[in-house]
Amino acid sequence: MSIGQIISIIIGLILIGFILWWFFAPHKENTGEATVVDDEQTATIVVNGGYSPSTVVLKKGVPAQVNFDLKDSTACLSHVVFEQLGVNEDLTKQPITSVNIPTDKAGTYNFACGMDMFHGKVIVK
Ligand SMILES: [Cu+2]
Repeated sequence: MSIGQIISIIIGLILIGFILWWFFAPHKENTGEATVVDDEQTATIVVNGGYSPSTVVLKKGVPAQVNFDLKDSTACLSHVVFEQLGVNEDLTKQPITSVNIPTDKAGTYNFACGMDMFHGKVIVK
């Protein structure tokens, strides 16, 4: 085997390892809380290569809005989908997109990018 072939194999293995890590490694979850002002709560999620925080905790019984602040220009994250709520918002239309979350009962609402690649959740408790 020539040195060139050995180098190609090593580079190939590094790439495969990186791809596996990117898709399957447990990325750390960060949790955010809502700010309550005048009996309304809002939480902001920054959308930039994923969701930060990816989990937001809301208080039950207080009207809630989750604001998505889009800082990413990839098509992947341009939409946010709350399947359980029938919400599919285009985040590119305005700098910050607000989604109303029902808080009348405790529960978890999952959201994802338009291609179901990045995930997050809103927990009402
Ligand atoms: Cu996507």
